[in-house]
This record gives sequence, structure tokens and C-alpha cells, in this order.
Amino acid sequence: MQKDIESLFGHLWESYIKVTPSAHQVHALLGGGEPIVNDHVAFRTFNLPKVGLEKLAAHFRALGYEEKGQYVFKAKKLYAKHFEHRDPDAPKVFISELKVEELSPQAQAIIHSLVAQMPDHLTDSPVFLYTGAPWLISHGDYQTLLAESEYAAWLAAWGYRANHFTVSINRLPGFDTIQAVNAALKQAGFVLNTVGGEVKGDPQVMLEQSATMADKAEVAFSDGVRRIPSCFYEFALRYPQADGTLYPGFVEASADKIFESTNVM
Ligand code: OOG
Ligand code: NI
Repeated sequence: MQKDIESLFGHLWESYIKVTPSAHQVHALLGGGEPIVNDHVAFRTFNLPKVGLEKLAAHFRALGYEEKGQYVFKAKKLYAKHFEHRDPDAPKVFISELKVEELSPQAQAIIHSLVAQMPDHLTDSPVFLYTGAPWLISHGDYQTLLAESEYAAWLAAWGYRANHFTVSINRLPGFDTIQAVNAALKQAGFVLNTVGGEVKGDPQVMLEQSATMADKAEVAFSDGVRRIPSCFYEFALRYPQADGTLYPGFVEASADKIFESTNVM
């Protein structure tokens, strides 16, 4: 991998494992000490000019990533794009944004007040992609957002970081099916996301996915520290297309359920 890509993903991994300690156990369990190849990482943001999807995407485009797919999640009020790099070892990148204008006036006001706390040019440097929340929020405002949009609440609390890494089962020696991966995870005590079933997708849509339920970690709210859902690990198995190459995209119906891996249990 290009040095600059490797370095960015190294930083993303560091900030992710700080709040996702079980990621180490996932690697130990599935990798058996060998390096794990990641299929993709995902980011979340608000669709406001200062922090919209394209502000994040710019840093990946600068590294040679190209925009490939677009996705709409009507009920969750989200829009997303995915990006790929010609280097097959460079993880794909999935970036979604919340359509803030579709929320209640109260939720909109909270979100605008968070983004207003950010210095204007913070997103100019790729460092913002892994420095967490560039604002302070009260636990009360977090709960107000949570009642309306779990996505908004998660983003308000955790900010900019990889929301999940994703093990590429295609590149995982020792496991041929997603069912075998899920069985190993459950045997080790992991709790899987069961929304719509443990396996999202099937060979017909050329992508099967599963995910752990997010770890919990402490957030310093303006009025005290609370433990809330942080980040999760995803597992993806891609199937070959007619031309023999693996399907490179995402599947809206499956992604819609993967989002729920940060739900409060
Ligand atoms: C992204 C959920 C979608 C996938 O692989 O379909 C996704 C998120 O939870 O932010 O990552
Ligand atoms: Ni994902």
C-alpha cells in the first residue's frame, strides 16, 4: 500500500481501538496472529457545509480514491457514497451523511450548535478524520438526539473516527463462509447484530455481511462521563460477478441493518 494510505489507516485504527477494545480479540480469534485484510471502513457525518460528506471524501480523493457508488436510506434520512482505490489492499471507504434538515427543529438546533463550535478550517487536514468529536455536547442533548436518530446521537458523541473496520472474509485464511465466522465469534462470546438476521445479504446480491454489536466506552459529556455504544467490527464476504471479479459495491438493504450495530442494547 502507498505509504500515505497506510499511515492514514494506521491513525484510524489507533483511534478506533481506543474505544473498541474487542477489535483486538476479533483479530486474535480470526487472524490467529496473521495480519487481517480490511474490506472497508465507514464514516458518519452531518450534511452541513462545514462537515458534509465531501469534506471527508476530499482526503480520500487526494490519496487516489475514486467515487463508485451512491446509496439512499430514506427512513434513516441518510445519503452515502463509497470510494475505491486501484490498490486491492487499500480498504474501500463508505461515507454517509445525515440530512439534518429532515430532523425536528429541536434536533436541528442541537446539531447546528455542535458544528458551530468547530474552527472553520478544521476539515482541511486529514487529522480531523480520526480526532473524534470537535465539539462538546451535554448528555441531555445526546438523549434528545437519540430519541429521534440513533445515527445523530452516535455522531454527536463520537464525531470523526472509523465507525467500523470490516474483515474481508475473502482474504481470511481458515474461513470459507460467513456462517463459520459468525459461529467462531459467538463461541468466543461476541454479540452479533441480529437485525434482519445475523447474515445480511446473500449470494444473489453478491455480498454477505455481519457485524458485532458495538462495544461500550466512556464519553466525556459536558455534564459528566457516561458509557455508551462506541464502534463495532463488520465481516464481509464478496461473490464473483459474471466477469470473475468480486462485486465491489454495497447493498442498501443490508447497509440499512448494519447501521443498527451501534444501537443501545
Ligand atoms: C455504515 C453502515 C453501512 C455497510 O458495510 O453496509 C455499512 C455505518 O454504520 O455507519 O458499513
Ligand atoms: Ni460497513
